[in-house]
Order: sequence, then structure tokens, then C-alpha cells
Amino acid sequence: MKGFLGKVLLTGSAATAFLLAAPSAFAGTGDYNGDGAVDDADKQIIMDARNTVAGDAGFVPAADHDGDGVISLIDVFEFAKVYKAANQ
Ligand SMILES: [Ca+2]
Ligand SMILES: [Ca+2]
Repeated sequence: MKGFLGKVLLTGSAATAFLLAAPSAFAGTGDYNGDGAVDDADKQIIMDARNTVAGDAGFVPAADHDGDGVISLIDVFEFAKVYKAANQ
């Protein structure tokens, strides 16, 4: 599943574009390390936390944008939206 998600992230540009066009529906600023910027450091944090669940060592609560207790592709897409808005 992790490999599948990685492939989707690398190749799903159409889906990403669609999701990026939608208004943000979830909470979270995307600034996981609290340095005031949404940048590649935060991207690395959510990518490292991907597929963890609440209670896992690598789980980052701030990266669980939809609050379902899992850092899923939904959260990664949500981060992508915030990241794009902050870096254009
Ligand atoms: Ca940051
Ligand atoms: Ca989530």
C-alpha cells in the first residue's frame, strides 16, 4: 500500500490538479515544524509520517488534516494544497 501511494503521488498529476483546485476543507496549516513557513521540510515530515496511525512513533498529529487518526493520501493531498498556496 505504501508503494502504491507513492506511485500515485508521483504519477497522479491530474488528480492532484483537481484536488488542488478545490477549496481546503480540512484543518491544519501544513507548518508541522512550526517555523512559520510551509516548505520542503514540512513536506518531508508528512511524507515520513505517511501511513502511520495515531499512537505510532512516526505519527504527526498536525499532519492528520482530516482528523481520522491516519496520515493518509487525503492528508498528503491536503498538504499539497496548502504547500502550493504558500509557494506560488
Ligand atoms: Ca514549516
Ligand atoms: Ca487523516
